[in-house]
Amino acid sequence: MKVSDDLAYSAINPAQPPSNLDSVLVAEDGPIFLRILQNWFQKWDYRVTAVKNGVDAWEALQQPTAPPMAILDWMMPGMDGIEVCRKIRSRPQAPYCYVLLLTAKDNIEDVVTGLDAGADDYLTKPFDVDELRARIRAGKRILELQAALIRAHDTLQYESAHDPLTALWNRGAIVGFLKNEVERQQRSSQPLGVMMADVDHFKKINDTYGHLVGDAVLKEVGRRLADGVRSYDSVGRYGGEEFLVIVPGCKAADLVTSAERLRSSIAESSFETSAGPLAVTLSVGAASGSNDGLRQDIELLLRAADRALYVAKAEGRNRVAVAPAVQTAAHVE
Ligand code: GH3
Ligand code: MG
Ligand code: MG
Ligand code: MG
Repeated sequence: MKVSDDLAYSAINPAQPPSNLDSVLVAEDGPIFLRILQNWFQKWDYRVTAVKNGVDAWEALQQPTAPPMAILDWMMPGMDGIEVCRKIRSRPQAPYCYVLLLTAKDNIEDVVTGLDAGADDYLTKPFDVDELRARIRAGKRILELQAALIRAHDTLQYESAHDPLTALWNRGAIVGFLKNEVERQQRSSQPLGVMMADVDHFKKINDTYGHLVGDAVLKEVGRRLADGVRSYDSVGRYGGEEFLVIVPGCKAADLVTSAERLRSSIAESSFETSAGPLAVTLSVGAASGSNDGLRQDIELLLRAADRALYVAKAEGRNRVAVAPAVQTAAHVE
């Protein structure tokens, strides 16, 4: 799986902030008509931002909490509704703003100009209040549909990058981050550390207490690892009971300290489970690569960390082993 840069290092929470679909911006330079529009929308339970000209409308629409719907008078001093509309559509990254133009113009060229500027709908003054209401409802349906699509997209993006059991990054995501970090480290002279951590005798926990207890132990290991790293480190579930930790900008000596801290965070206190308190330990293989003008390679780092993990297991488990510094392909046998 390819993990895009904008996803990197920040867990995307599929829970959306409260929707503001009930707020609307109304821009109209006629004070009496502005008042009337404001009253109508308030009666329809909208929170209204009322402005008297295009400049103020554009200013309000750039705020982070801007209403997702704008009712823009076409003719306004300073900046007209058409120009506000063009500005709104010139920001492809911004959340969609549904625009309804109010106009005294009703020849077909004007309508085409308004829609080409990016308006979703228009009403010709004078208009019937029921027609305005119906068109606003249609606009709101589109905004609701869009909000549902965004939520579905965010949920899929979250699920494609996270392990459902531990809520850590999944293997695809964490390896994607490692690739990004390796590329970044190649451009800088910062060292890069990785750790491969594996729960000791985990099969015995499953065999003795059952898979559900095993799952609970994995969740708690994930939680302690995530709590034990710095904010710019990343922790992912690499495989069954194996975790990969990426530690950017970490010198070899500091890497040992970090790995030791993670190891002891697991061993220092027992895990409360439905089968009672369990003693759990973790073995960690750590490897660091420094650029020094030499080649750094994701495969080499992972292989070195894996070998170090094997050494930690062979030397008795519940310990940290460090690989020799990874520098070039030629230096690793
Ligand atoms: P070692 O100390 O050498 O690492 O021994 P181990 O028993 O931890 O290693 P082994 O590879 O023999 O066993 C790992 C077990 O982890 C086997 C597999 O069934 C279990 N496992 C993998 N994924 C999950 C999971 O999501 N939930 C549970 N409960 N068990 C899992
Ligand atoms: Mg006007
Ligand atoms: Mg294990
Ligand atoms: Mg294992």
